[in-house]
Amino acid sequence: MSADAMKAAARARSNIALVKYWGKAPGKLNVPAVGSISITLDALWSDTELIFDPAFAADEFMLDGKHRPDQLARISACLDILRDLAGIGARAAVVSRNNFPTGAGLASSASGFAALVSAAARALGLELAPRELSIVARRGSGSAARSIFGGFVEMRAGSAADGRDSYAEPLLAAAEWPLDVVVAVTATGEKEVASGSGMMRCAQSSPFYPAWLETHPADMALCREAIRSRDFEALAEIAEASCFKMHAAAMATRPALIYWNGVTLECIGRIRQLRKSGVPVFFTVDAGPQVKAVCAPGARGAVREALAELPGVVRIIESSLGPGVETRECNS
Ligand code: 2P0
Repeated sequence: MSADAMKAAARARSNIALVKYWGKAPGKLNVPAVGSISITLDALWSDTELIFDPAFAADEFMLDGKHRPDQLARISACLDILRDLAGIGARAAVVSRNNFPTGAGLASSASGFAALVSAAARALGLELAPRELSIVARRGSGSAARSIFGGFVEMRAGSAADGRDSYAEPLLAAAEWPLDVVVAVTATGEKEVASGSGMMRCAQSSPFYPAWLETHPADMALCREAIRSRDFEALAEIAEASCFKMHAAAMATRPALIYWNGVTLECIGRIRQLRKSGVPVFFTVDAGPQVKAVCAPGARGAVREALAELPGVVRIIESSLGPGVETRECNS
């Protein structure tokens, strides 16, 4: 390693959307077609260490101990934005680790790109405001813009041609409305259709995509209000409705995008039954078969037990709400 190498590390948490991001605006800036509202999870994180070194010939990326050249284009594109800002051309070696399954609908690209840009900005000595980091993280992955922040977070789609108003911002800190999340993992492989290409196909061929776009702003308003007033029942209603609507649009894509398996539906049924019987819990599902049950902290044990006993649930992951990205010096 050269004497003038620049190093830093970051930990960013995964997040799950309560009102979903699904669809992209035209252009190459990865601007979402719709806003979204998410919660950041404490227990699911990406740890990323990064070194810029003038002696490196090219960027390199290792994830969970394996070289991942397939991810390099998106990673280098994010690093290039920061290198330009810093006026530095050095290539980087990036080593990242997820403490949860990658590419399986648990938002590993969200935590991954949020950690990447935060570690890179720190290594380069750039003092970027969180909103600026959010804009750069968005270029890597739309949902990563949200993982810069903790607690309840809103992503604004924005309308500027340069994407400068397409960023996330915090709505409520984790401690202001503590909720827990119980994830029922129903399959551990990487998904067949990445969400980015899934949403593009959906926009091109799903007859329900225009309805998704048209009804989305009202969902955002309802969700914002439910969070502002800490109204669990209203949050449950709007989160489940947004999830069903996104998956309905996806399923009507040609060829169909079916991210669920049979166990996914079993979990959904069980969670709806629990809520009917008075347990404060609701579900959401992203572009993968895992089911995320969001509940009041006092209900966590009952929710875990109900989901763990369902045949086909291979693992339960539990989390409370977590903070935004954290960076540190890196000595390795
Ligand atoms: C979300 N998803 O709001 C939605 C719900 C998946 C389903 O954000 O193409 O990996 O990298 O911008 O961020 C996943 O999309 O997509 C996602 P890209 P990303 O959480």
